[in-house]
Amino acid sequence: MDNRKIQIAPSIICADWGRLEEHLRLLEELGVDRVHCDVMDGRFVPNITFGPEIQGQLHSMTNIPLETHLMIEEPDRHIEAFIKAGSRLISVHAEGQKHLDRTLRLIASSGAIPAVAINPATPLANIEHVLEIVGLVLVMTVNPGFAGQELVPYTLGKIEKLRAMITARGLRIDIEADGNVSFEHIPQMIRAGANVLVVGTSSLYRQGQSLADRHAKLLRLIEHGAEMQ
Ligand code: S6P
Ligand code: MG
Repeated sequence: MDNRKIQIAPSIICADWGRLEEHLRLLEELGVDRVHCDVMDGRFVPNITFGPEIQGQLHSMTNIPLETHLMIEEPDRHIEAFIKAGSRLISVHAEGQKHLDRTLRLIASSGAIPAVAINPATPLANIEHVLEIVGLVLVMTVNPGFAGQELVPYTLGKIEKLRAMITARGLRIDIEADGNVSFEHIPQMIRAGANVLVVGTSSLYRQGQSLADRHAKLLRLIEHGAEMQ
């Protein structure tokens, strides 16, 4: 893999929303790279989270760059609103609409970085033609819709194949692992070629110790992870 910085993207749906502002300040102090916003519509996935108004409120509370993972049907209808609400990067699912190329170009022309997300069972062939126009591929390492799920193990091999495909084509694209990015799985995910880690209930928001201690553990794993295990 190329020597891209490993980035930490806390999944904000896993935070305590009763103390969100304080929490975002702490994430800022810790220096996390991005905040991962999971948008679910109850149709593309069974769960429902929030829309652009709430994301805009998050944006007004922090300077950390926001990225939006859209797990919704007809994402084109909402892209502009999420960009106005502070999204620097938008991921849309390869399975989510009929015209993936058009949707990705719409994200770019509206001023955000276009990214494509793929579910565990979706073959990499479904995104090979759009690699030239994305800045990031989000590989779902669980089935989308909920935090706190088990890893789908074959997705690690998918990350590895995708990294090889990107390198062979001379592209510079981030690979984001999303789902059960646990302390146990992080070294394997990094070795496979992921360089953006969505951290939720299995690591940063896991019970026990303080958030700062769990974050320090993440940094240690990132620094030495590839050599560990
Ligand atoms: C799932 C969503 C994810 C989760 C994240 C939670 O549909 O896209 O971003 O929020 O996976 O992390 P964890 O560690 O609870 O799996
Ligand atoms: Mg997500």
